[in-house]
Formats: sequence, C-alpha cells, structure tokens
Amino acid sequence: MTSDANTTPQIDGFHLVIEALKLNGIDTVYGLPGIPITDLSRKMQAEGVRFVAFRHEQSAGNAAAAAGFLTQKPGICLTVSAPGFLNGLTALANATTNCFPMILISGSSEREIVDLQQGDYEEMDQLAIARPLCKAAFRVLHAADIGVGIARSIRSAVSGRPGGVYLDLPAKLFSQSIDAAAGQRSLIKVVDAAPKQLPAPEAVQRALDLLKGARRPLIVLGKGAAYAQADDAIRTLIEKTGIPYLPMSMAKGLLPDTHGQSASATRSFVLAEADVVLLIGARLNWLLSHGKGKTWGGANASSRQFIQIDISPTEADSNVPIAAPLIGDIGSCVSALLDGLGEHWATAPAEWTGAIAERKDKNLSKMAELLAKNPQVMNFHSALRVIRDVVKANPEAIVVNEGANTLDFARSIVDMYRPRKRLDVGTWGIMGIGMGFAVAAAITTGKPVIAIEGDSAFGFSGMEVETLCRYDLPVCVVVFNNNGVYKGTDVNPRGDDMAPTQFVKSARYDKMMEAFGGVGFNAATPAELDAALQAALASGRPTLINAVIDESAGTESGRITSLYPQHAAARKH
Ligand code: ADP
Ligand code: TPW
Repeated sequence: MTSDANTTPQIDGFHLVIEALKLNGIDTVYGLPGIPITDLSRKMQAEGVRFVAFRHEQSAGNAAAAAGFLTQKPGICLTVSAPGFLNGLTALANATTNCFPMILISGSSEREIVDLQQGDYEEMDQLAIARPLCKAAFRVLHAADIGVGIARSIRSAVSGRPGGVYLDLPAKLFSQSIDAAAGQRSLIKVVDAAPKQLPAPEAVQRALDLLKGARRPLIVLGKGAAYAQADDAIRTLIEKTGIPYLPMSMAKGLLPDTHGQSASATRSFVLAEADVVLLIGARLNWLLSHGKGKTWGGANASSRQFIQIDISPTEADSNVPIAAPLIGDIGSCVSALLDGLGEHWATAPAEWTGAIAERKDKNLSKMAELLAKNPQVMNFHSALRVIRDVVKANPEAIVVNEGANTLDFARSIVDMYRPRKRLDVGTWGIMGIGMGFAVAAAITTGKPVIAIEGDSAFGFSGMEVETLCRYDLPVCVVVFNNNGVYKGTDVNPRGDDMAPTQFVKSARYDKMMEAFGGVGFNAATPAELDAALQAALASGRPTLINAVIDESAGTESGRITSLYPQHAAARKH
C-alpha cells in the first residue's frame, strides 16, 4: 500500500493478489520466478505467504496439485509467461484429469501486442491454450477485479468435481493502483467454497435396495474417496456391512491394507465374481477395465449391477449402465447409506467372504514366499520388502511412487495404514510427479516422505533434489536403479547406438543429492537399503538412496504391457 500527503492511500495489483489469496487462507505458493512475476513472489514472501521455488515449473505445478489433494484447498502454482506457463500446464491438465484442485497463475505479456501477434516478449494467448485443458480459465484486466478473479478460481477448483483452474494475470495488472479502501472492499472471502451436495432420498433407497439383494457385493474405493476426507464414515460402512473392498492405488490406507475385508490380494477374483459393486469416488476408466470384459468376468459382466457414488452427475453411464447412481459428496452419500442400513442389516454372505478369504490366504502366502527370497542382486521384491517393513513401522510417512515396475510392485507390496499417505502417477500414469509431490507432501503435512522412484521416472524431476536440499525437507528418495526405462538390458540391434530404453550403467544417483548437501547412500543389499532408510527417517534430512536393482528384473511397462499396439506386445522381454 502506498500513499503520500496529497493522495489517498493506494493499493497495487501485486498486493491485491496477495491479499486476496491470504483472505482465502492460502499460505503457500509453489512456483518459479521471472518476468513478470519475480516481484510478486518477493512481495508474497514479505507479506507472509510462503513461496516455494522450484527448478522447473512442472514440478511446482505437481506440488500445487498434490497440496490440493492433501488439503482440499486449491494448490497454487505461479509461473512466468509462455514457456513457464506451458511447463506448468502439464501439471494443470494432470490435476484436472485426477480431480485435484489447483490454480495455475501465470503472468502474461501485453494483450494489445499478443492479440495482434506483433511479437511481444514471450508472446502467447495463454488463456485460449489453457481453456480446453482445465476446468475453468479466467483473465483479470483490472485491478478492481482481482478479488473476483481469485474467488471464481477458488470456487471453480474445489466445488463439485475438483480440478485445475487457469488464472491469467497480464503484466500490466500488477502495477495498476486503485484506492486502497475500494481495493480492500473488492476482495472476496469465499464462503462455503465446496458446498455439501446431499443425495436425493430416492437415490439412496435405490442404492440400498440393490445392496440388500446382493449375494456377492463389493466396494471399490477410489482416490475421490481419499480426497473427500470422509474416512470414519467409509470405514463404518465397510465394517457394518461386512462387504469386501478394493482400494484403488491412492485409496490405499483409507482402511489399513491389512484389514480383514480388503480383497486386494484376490483382485481378479472379486472383480470377475461380484454381482453388485458400489463405487465410491472411482471412475470406471481404463484402470478398472471400463467396467466390462474379461476383468469383470466376461459373460458375467452383463448381469452385474453398479452403484456409483460421485459428485459429478455425468460420470454415471460413462462406460456401462449404472443401476443406482448416487450423486453427491462422498461424506453425505456414505452417511445417508449408513443411516439407511438400520439395525438389522445382514452382513455380506459368508459363502462369498469365505471364498475370498481362502483365495486371499493362498495368494498372500505365495507373495510371502516371493518376498522372502534374497537374490544375489536385489530385485523389485527384495528391495520393496524392506520398504514395506519400514512403512509399517512408520505409518505416518507419505509414500510417493512412480515408474513402471517400481510402481506396480510397490503398489501391491507396500501396505499403507492411514488415509492419503500414497501419492502416485494417477489416472494418466504420468512420469515426473515424483519430486513435486514429495515437496508438497513434506510441506503440507510436516511428515516424512519416502519417494519410491524408477530410475527413468526419477529423471523427469530429478533436478528438484536441489529444492529438497534448499528447503531441507524430510524426503528420502529411493531410486530403483536398473539401468534403464523398464529394464536395462536392451541393446540396439545395429550395435552402433544406444537402445532407446538404455541408461548409463551403474550410475550413482546418490551423488546428485550429495552435490547439494543432502545425504547419499548406495544400497546393493536389503540390509544396506534398510540401514539407509532408517538413517534417513531418523535424521529427517533430504536423502537419496541409489538402490541397485537387477537390470533384467521386471517387464516392459510393468503390468500394462497389453496396452501396446499388438506387434510390440508380442515381443518377448
Ligand atoms: P481412481 O483413479 O482412484 O479410481 P478416479 O480419479 O477415477 O479414482 O475417480 C475419482 C472420482 O471421485 C471422480 O469421478 C470425482 O468426480 C469423484 N470425487 C472427487 N471428490 C469427490 C467428493 N468429495 N465427493 C464425491 N465424489 C468425488
Ligand atoms: C510423461 C512412459 C511409463 S513408465 C516409464 C515411462 C518412460 C518409465 C519406466 O521406467 P522406470 O521404472 O521409471 O525406470 P521401472 O520400475 O520399470 O524400471 N512420459 C511421461 N509419462 C509416461 N508414462 C511415459 C513417458 C513411461
């Protein structure tokens, strides 16, 4: 705010943006400075908003998205114009795809020049480019509209189905000044940004009727259920009904993975056999084989009935008919189901739960045998056994996970015990979320983070180890180093160049962390990996463990090899 003897107090665009964010409880911004937002980042800091600076905007955007998922407040990413904006845009689109609330705020160049394509510095029509990739996109041209712009962005990000919002702030806006009192009045404190949405009573009854008649019921929990923070209601529903459940990967830990009703260890059996499936915050997209086909029992699939709890009314029937859509927020919908269960609800038939238990026991002991092996060079199983035990002993730790085999094996081997402790590649299976998610997890929760990273996956955001060191975050990165994308054994058949999936052999990723003052370990055995992890958790220092993994372990693309075009899938690896 500025004033002198002859003028009324003024407030500029910089401060209106900052005040509008603060008024709405936003205390942290993830970004990367440059024209025209460097001063904005400095002024934010001066006004008590934490500015966490990254080495690449995509990581800043990923951090904002993870913060949004973890806190239900939109995570804010701040970037410069054109290239910075585009770097952040991947994270914005990914957040939208995953239903995480975030706002990408980018500075932009002079409208008059951009719109006439006269070649401005970093010229780009950012608003038009962002619009199809996010839930909503806004531009503010007048300082007096900053309050409205931020309020609309917040509401759009968190209400209904959460998602990404783009807010375009042209350079000229920041230096515009308006009367300070009028400026303050122009700011909006958003009331009830994500209003509860109650399901209709007849929709609740329809769902209950279907559930009551089920002989082989199943509940599928998705990351929407984790996001909703309706943990107690969900657990009560599952335990009161005795229905077996499957957590999607980021719903792991909503109930402890060791819970007796978890059917994860016999996933293919329950998906193929269940007659009534209650989806809670999970879409029937590719991750659930679109609700049909072999995964869902082939011929059985047509007789299966779905109940779907979702906040988005248009999600139902996206892939298969939904017999009982239950539209509303998960907390309200699950509570309504609980109210309707009454005193005498019959729990899931013993024939069904017994068949599941039997298969589960068998599969778990097979897995235990695999995990007990100690091959000469570590493989995914022997290394993940160590991480599984460390997470069990430290259930408050947040696991970030990306890669192909490293992702698939970690998802099935590392049990989670508490809600929202697992962040991963999500709906797209995107590489590059690792360090951004890890930074946000550490900053928003103050808890230790273990990032389980394929060596290729790590490379997408690896430079952010400097960010981990700069902010001295309690993040332990474990790089599963098998010398390449998926595996390290490919050779170029012509022999005159590197194969596309090959990396430098026996690289020492731990040295990258040491370069910035963090702690590095090289772990070639489970005992060394365990010691390194224990040291990292005890010290709380940024640590990178280079875990040496057999380069021939794993498969191409992990469990999704079948998605390759046919001729590639037929190749033997
Ligand atoms: P997963 O990948 O874990 O299966 P998805 O991302 O496919 O999960 O599905 C999440 C679903 O949760 C989305 O359809 C989204 O609309 C829904 N959702 C998110 N938050 C809520 C909420 N608070 N209440 C109801 N549904 C929600
Ligand atoms: C943005 C394609 C999927 S998984 C993966 C790539 C490149 C890396 C697998 O190797 P990694 O893991 O991490 O060493 P592992 O455990 O099998 O050894 N670009 C983007 N996203 C995706 N998904 C890809 C490429 C891909």
